[in-house]
Amino acid sequence: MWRLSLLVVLSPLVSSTLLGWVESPGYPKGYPSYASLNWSRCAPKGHVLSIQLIHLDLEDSHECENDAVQVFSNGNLISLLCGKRSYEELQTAVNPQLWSVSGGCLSLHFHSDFSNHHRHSGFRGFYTLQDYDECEDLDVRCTQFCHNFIGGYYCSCNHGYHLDTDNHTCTVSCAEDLSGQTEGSVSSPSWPGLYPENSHCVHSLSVDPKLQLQLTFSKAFDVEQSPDGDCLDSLRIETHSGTLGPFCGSTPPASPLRTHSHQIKIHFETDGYGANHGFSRSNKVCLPTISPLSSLTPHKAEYSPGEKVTVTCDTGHYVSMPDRKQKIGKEYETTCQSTGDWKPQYICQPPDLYKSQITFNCSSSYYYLKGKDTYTCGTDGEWISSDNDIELPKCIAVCGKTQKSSVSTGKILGGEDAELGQIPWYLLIKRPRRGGASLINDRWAVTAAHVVEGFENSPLLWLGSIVNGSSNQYVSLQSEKIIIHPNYIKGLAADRRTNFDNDIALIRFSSRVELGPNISPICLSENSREVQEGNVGTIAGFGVESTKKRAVSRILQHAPINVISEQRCRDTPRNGAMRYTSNMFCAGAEGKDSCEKDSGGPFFAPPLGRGRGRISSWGLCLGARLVPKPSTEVTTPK
Ligand SMILES: *[C@@H]1O[C@H](CO)[C@@H](O)[C@H](O)[C@H]1NC(C)=O
Ligand SMILES: *[C@@H]1O[C@H](CO)[C@@H](O)[C@H](O)[C@H]1NC(C)=O
Ligand SMILES: *[C@@H]1O[C@H](CO)[C@@H](O)[C@H](O)[C@H]1NC(C)=O
Ligand SMILES: *[C@@H]1O[C@H](CO)[C@@H](O)[C@H](O)[C@H]1NC(C)=O
Ligand SMILES: [Ca+2]
Ligand SMILES: [Ca+2]
Ligand SMILES: [Ca+2]
Repeated sequence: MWRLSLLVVLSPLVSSTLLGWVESPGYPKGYPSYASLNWSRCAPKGHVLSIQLIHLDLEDSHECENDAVQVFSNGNLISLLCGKRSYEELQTAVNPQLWSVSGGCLSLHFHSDFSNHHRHSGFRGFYTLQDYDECEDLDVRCTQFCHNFIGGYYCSCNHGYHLDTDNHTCTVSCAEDLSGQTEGSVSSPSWPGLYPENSHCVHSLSVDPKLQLQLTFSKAFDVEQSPDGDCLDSLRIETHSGTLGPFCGSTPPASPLRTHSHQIKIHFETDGYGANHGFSRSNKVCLPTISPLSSLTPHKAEYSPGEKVTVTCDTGHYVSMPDRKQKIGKEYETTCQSTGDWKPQYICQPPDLYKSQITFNCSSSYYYLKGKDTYTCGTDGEWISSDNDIELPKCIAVCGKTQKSSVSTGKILGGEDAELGQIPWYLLIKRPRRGGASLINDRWAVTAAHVVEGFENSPLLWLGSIVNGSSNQYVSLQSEKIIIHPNYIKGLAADRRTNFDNDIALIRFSSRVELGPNISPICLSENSREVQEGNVGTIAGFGVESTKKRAVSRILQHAPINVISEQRCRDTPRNGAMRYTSNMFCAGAEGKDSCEKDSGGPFFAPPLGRGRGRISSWGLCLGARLVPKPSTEVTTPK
């Protein structure tokens, strides 16, 4: 019957070898009193010995004091048996313990005392020798692969690793001597991927002994650290005077790290666990100039190798591969390389605008759009108007626009006070000579040449939006350049000048005037019909108030005056000395005139409201007055 059982026991232990049997004296008839048996065997190296009991029937006693089987492994008691056990009980509870250690010895000691109440058959078992499967042993640690064979085992490693000197640990050696190179790249193995376990890396760096090495680490830093802050893997820097570190965690050593040494060794050691990215010495930084017309997240002044940013193209632009015309969305991610370059690097391009339309409009009601307002994108990427014009429209200052349009109709002699906004183009100059000028667009004004003669290249202060000459509430305009008519004869004494031919000058301001209700340009005449005899215009200025004695007016005055014929003008006695030329026209009225210190101010028609203007050149109080004719072309240089 036991033979059958034996087969069941042996079948899974293919590599075991049955060496022999051990049984109690007198088995199976019964063991005598005072019986004793000492049995001992040792396993060769890499093997284990086991005893498989198939029968046990001894006298039972408390703690097996009377009769007993004791089994020892290398002298240590591993089993104490007495009483009767069934075969199944032996298989499941007893035999699994009766093993030697690898290469160790098993001994069995049986003894009986002086008596037995009943006959007991004793015990029987066999012992076998089999290979010890070290790969199943938790104490044997091959870090990667374990291979068992009869009598031993060996460890092996993945590609790229090799067995360390302990024959169990798979390790990566990364040693590099970068002496004399300050730019050499130093990083954990496989950077920026995961570094291998059990790495022992040593990078040697050295520079000229007069220098010290200074290390900058990438912001991306990931060296395994325990929750307590201990370095499980570590980066250490060995200098001639000591060791810096260990460094670990997710924050790189404060960079730049001054080593105070010209010769260092960077040690990187890792344990057998974890998945971390490691470190990299950064030689270069990447700048936030990746793709024009984009923004970066996060935005920084500089980035370390390994850092990633998201590039988002500006509104209306799309990521475009440089070689292909394919658009790949609004944003992309790129990584700072150790070379200081970004990879990948794309450009942001505007979308295909073909056939799209734009509409122009001027931002303020003081301008009007000159040209078409709608343009369409053509095949060449040019904007084309419905008239096939490619020149884009311009915003032109609206001229002759006044807020207050009350017209001087009274029969008063002399001038009337102007209200703010009534003559918004009027500009006053107080120094070096008092006079007037007229704004003709948002950058230029026109005045009489003799007002500004000698100060063409001086920055002069012109006051706009002013009707009260004593008030300090005005808009300042500073002239940048003054261009006097080239045919104006300069240098004549002002008080004795009789030749006012071409007495006109253009003023360019240093910046554009912000147009508004109280400051906006006058329109220039396009024909001479407005200066035909009998037409009424308006003159304005701070000159002498005609009604009073010769005193300068504090308030801007305006008065309607008539254009008079050239002949009547010449006949006016006081004008005798003046040279009247074809560039001029003559206007005046009894008691109303543009007077001294009014020079440069406008004559405009119709009297007030939307009006075209001429420039007052000079005039005589209570007399006729000459101003340039429209044939004197006023054009603004570009
Ligand atoms: C077995 O060993 C024990 C003690 O080690 C000894 O007392 C006994 O006499 C031995 N028996 C035999 C049969 O050698
Ligand atoms: C590792 O194996 C080699 C050759 O098999 C042996 O010479 C060496 O002693 C072993 N080292 C250890 C630490 O077991
Ligand atoms: C253009 O601008 C003017 C003044 O700013 C405004 O009154 C007008 O409605 C605008 N037109 C369009 C088409 O936007
Ligand atoms: C002109 O301005 C001055 C100074 O601000 C002020 O004293 C004077 O009353 C003003 N004149 C008029 C007519 O508003
Ligand atoms: Ca007994
Ligand atoms: Ca083995
Ligand atoms: Ca680790």
